[in-house]
Parts: sequence; C-alpha cells; structure tokens
Amino acid sequence: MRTLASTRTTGLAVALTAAVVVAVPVLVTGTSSAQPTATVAAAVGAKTITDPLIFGHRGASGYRPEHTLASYDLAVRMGADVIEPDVVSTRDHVLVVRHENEISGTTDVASHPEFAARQTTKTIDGQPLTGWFTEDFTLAELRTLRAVERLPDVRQENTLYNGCYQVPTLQEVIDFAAVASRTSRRPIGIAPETKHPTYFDSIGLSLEEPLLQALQTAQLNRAGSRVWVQSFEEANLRDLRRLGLRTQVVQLTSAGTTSRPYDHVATGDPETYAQMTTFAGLREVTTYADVLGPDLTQVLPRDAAGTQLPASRLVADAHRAGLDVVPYTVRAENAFLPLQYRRGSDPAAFGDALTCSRTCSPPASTASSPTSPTLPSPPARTCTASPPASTTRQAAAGQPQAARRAAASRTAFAQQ
Ligand SMILES: [Ca+2]
Ligand SMILES: [Ca+2]
Repeated sequence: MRTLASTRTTGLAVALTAAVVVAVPVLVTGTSSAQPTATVAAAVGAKTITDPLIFGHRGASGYRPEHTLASYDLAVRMGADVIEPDVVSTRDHVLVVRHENEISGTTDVASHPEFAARQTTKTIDGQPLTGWFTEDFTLAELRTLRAVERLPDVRQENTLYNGCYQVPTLQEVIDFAAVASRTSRRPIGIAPETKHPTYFDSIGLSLEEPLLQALQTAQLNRAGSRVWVQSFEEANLRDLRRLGLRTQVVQLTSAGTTSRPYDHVATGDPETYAQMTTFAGLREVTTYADVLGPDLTQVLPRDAAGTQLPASRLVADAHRAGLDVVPYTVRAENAFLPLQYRRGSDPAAFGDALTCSRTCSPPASTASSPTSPTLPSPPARTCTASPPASTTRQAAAGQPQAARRAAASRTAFAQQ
C-alpha cells in the first residue's frame, strides 16, 4: 500500500505559512513516498512533489462556522488543497459531519423545545458529557438544526452566520469536493476523521463500514486518491485496512506524556501517544498508516509560559520512518499563538502567525495554488436569520479585514 521513502525532505514552514491563509488549517509536510508522490504530483499539476498540501481544518473555520459546506467552500476559495470533515453517526446510521457527537456547542439544538427531552449525560471516551448527541437523532431530525459558531468569543464575526447552515452529511462533503475539483480546476481532497470509533462501536453504529462504502461508491477507495482517513485511535485504522481501505491513512496523536488512544485505554494497552511518536513507535505506525498527524506543539513545543521553543525532531523522525506529517492546527488568533507571536492584548485579534509558521521549516519552493476565478457555486443556504442573506461569495467580500489578511498572507507566502 505504501512505500517507505528514504529521500523525504521537509516543507513544514511552507505549509504552515500557507496554512494561515486558510486560518484554521492543518498541513502536510514533506514529499510523499514514491507511489503517492508520483500520483500527487500528477494530480495537482502545477504543484511539485516538494510543495506542501494545505488542509483546511474543519473548512475555513476561522471565517465560517466549522464543518459546514460554507466553511469548506471558503477553504477551497482560499487555496486549501484538502478539506477536513469530522465524521460521527446519526441514530439511523448516516455519517454526518460534526466536530463531536455532542452538538450543543456547534448547533442550535438547545433552542429547539421539541428536542429538550433528549438532553442527557453520557460517558464518551471516559469523560462525562451533558448535552445532545447525534446518535440520538435521525438524519431528518438533525436536518432541522442549524450550525452555530463553536468559539463565539474568539470568532465573533462568525456568529453572523449562526443559523444559516445545516449539518452536512459525509456524502455531501464527498460530492462537494468533486464539484469543487471540477470548477476550481485543481483536485480537492478530503480528510475524513472518524470520531470516537470505539464509542460508536459500543452503541452499534460502527463508523468504518459506511465510511468505506461511501468511498467505494465514489470510486475514491484506491491508492493515490486524494483521501486521507484520520483517527486518534489505532485499532479502527487497522480495522479499515483489514476491511480493504486503500487510501492514505493518518494516525493522529495528542500532546502530553500520558495521553493514549482511547482504544488503548479500552483494551488496557499501555502504549501512549508519546511512545507512538518515538522513532520505534513511528516505524510501527507505518505498518498501517502513511501520515502522522501530531498536535502542533509536538512539532513546535512551548514552555509553561506559552513561549515557543525550537522545533522538536518529530518531523525529521517521522520522515525518516517513512511518514508524511500533517500537524494540527495553525490558528491566526492571539489566543492560540505562542507568546512571542501575539500582537496586542485582544485574544481574538490576529497575531503574527506567518512568522510563527516559518520558524520550523526550509524556504518555500513555489507559491500556493491561486484561487481560481471559476469556483463552485456557494452551497445552498437555508438561512432565514438576519443579517447575512448574502451568498458565501458576497459574505466573504463583506469581511474586508479577513480578506485583506488572507491576501497579505498569500502574498507573503508567494514571496518566500
Ligand atoms: Ca478533525
Ligand atoms: Ca468499528
């Protein structure tokens, strides 16, 4: 499935810098291995094998409520190569896209009196959570809800779009990427992340089979397709390989010395993420995955005060082991930046994310893909709330600050 490469090089800063264009992205670093490299290079046309790919993390979630078609659409317009849907299940076993199966923070469910009785407390991955859960709603019921901004204090402008967008299905995201690829004249990939797979197995709503079926139906389940299947757990990625998944696979990891995949917790496997990200651990990851998706602080550590320290050896080790790297998440707001890159005292204001991103990588080779003038039509909106009655394109134009920052970011990137 995958080929170990001995010639990998890094491109981390390039990707991080470009990623700022998308505001809340993750990214691929390093050249791909022999087989994927050829495929990617051929697929992306203008991009060379050393160019990074830009993952629009939850879409362009710095500018739109995350995991909505509008967010993915804007991400593509801003130059993302890959959009990243998080996948959970409905009660009728349809895969839908939410950051979590608990949806009180990302939808308006709490304002729907007809669903008040569904508020409940569950234990998800060992943590008690009170709220509303996708697995307690049919797709039809879930469709009556609307997305809201998850971080309204930091992204107050995004609250303009509260109530405007439905919760997408995975199928809609697959379809959107296909349309966006045609209309933007560059291939738009998808990076579906299975959320809480052990938990969903425990309630009879396994995520892997319908995900694989959706990829097969879309003719995307093949080596070289622009699909990256992600998970923080290990067992379900191995399950997917056994079931016949042929796309690229991303093992996500968390920072911290003791955290471990929840499937390890559930089965008593003591292996931690820290152990998985040693060189020996990374070699083991290559037996089922192609890419490592570490927390950004595993690549760019911070001290206790929040000051960024020199880059760790993780990217080099991963490349040496034979893995590409997709760190998460580069964010432009002060609240998420290391101390030395914050500007001013407003946690919601943009800091110097560009310089921050450049601190761990070699110079860029070429610019990011320009935004095509013939992009897909904005996704259908069902918004009846005021004020935004505009299309996505018009709404983007109505955010001059964001647009200026994005343009400045792209320019800086191109000048590297
Ligand atoms: Ca994700
Ligand atoms: Ca399963």
